Amino acid sequence: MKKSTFLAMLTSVGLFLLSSCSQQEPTDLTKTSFIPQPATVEATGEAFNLSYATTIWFQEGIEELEQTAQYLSTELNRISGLDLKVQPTDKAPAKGIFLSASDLEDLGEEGYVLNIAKKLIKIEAKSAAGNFYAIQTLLQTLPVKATEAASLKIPTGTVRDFPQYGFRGMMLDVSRHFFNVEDVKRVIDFLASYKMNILHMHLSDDQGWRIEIKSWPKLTEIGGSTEVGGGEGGFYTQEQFSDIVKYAQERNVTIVPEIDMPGHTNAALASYAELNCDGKATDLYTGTEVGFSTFCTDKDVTYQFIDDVVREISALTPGPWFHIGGDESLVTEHDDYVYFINRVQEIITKHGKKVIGWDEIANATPVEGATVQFWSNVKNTTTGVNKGTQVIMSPAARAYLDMQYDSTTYLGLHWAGYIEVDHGYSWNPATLVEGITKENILGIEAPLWTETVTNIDELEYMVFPRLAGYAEIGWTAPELRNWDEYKLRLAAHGKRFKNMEIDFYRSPLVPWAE
Ligand code: TNX
Repeated sequence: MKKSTFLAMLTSVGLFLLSSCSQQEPTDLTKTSFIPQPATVEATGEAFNLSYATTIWFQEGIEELEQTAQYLSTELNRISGLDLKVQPTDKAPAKGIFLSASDLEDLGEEGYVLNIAKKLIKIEAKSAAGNFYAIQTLLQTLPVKATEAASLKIPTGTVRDFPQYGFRGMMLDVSRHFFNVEDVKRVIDFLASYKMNILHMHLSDDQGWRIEIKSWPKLTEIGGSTEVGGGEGGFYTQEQFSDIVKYAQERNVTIVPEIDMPGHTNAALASYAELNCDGKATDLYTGTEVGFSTFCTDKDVTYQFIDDVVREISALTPGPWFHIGGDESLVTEHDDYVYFINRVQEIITKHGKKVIGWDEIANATPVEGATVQFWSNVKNTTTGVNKGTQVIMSPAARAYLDMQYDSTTYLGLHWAGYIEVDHGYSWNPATLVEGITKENILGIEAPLWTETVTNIDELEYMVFPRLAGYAEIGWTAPELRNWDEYKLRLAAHGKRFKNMEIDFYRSPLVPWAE
């Protein structure tokens, strides 16, 4: 081949590459794989150019918006290395990114309008939360990590959006295996990026007590010293726990603390002899059986103890809820159970919190404002509804993150069945159980029990990609959801998972774009 021919070929290949690059310039907002799918997306066919000159403006005088603007700046810096300025303003700017508060009645507390024009990206929402969700939508138009300038173009158009349910959560069991502050923060980041707003922390169980209680120090000294399998366990000091709460708050995530009782209490019973009916401390437990332990329901010290625990934890958690567990108390007599739950509910109310409990608590007398968390027993749950409670939908057979994907999954359990990604996605909380309708439902939560999950990589494998589906169930209207279309958007998120170094399950049902 002659050199000139070779050069000509190179040039044309180069030109071809250039033109195909510019063709790939993202100008159709409707082509973005959003999860959760927004209520409406309209495209206007141009691109906003994110550059070092872009300023992030927030409406002057709204402190929460300043925090949200700072969050956006940090995220854009992480993605692109751009260090964008954050500035207050009292009137809409002509260019840049503008966060603002306005009364969008029809979009509810958490809704937003995200308008992307060539020169200005404008966010309007009633609350800082709405602004935060608009930012999550905006961030999904960009790669997790930008490698080329072309990827800093954002397609123009308008997204109007709001959630179906106000409670969109995940539960993390830190008792069976302990997860440290850094792990929990990573989970909070996952939740925030999919517009979820609740992290329920299962802080005590037979195998471990995980939060420092200053008035009962042996809970963590003894009760926090091990975990399933006999590992070293661990616990959060109150300072560490407050740090988690603050990190969550900055990402619009409310921590719901759970102290499971009267069953699932061996770690406490091993720490303090007086909590046992026979006055003898039990041995620490590192197995995975459930249902063998109970607090002594007719001793006063039991309620003094609970009062102290609830007081200390309530002072650390600004959210409205306290979860009292109440599940699988198989060795507590029925009447004792009812008496106990009723008394504990009074303690929770006294400390200014609203009660949540697993569906069994419906058999007691739920207090005003109580919520039952449906996990397996329909009768308990409808009993709760008939007694005036709200419901959190966590059906084990659909929403348990510790259930195996299929019979080959190397972690997890399958007592409630296998949950492949499509099965976890394809259900509607408002129609799943006869007698429970949308008005009864506070929201949805996907629990991760950790009998078999020992570290953050294993956690990621069970949580991803299913978490994205639970986020969409909680956010997106059922008529906008169907598996065949969802799996394509999920496939596109595979690249995001990879870039975030999430150890996710590559379900064969999803056409992952590698
Ligand atoms: C049932 S769900 C439990 C937990 C276990 C879980 C394992 C619930 C309220 N109780 O104690 O960890 O199954 O999937």
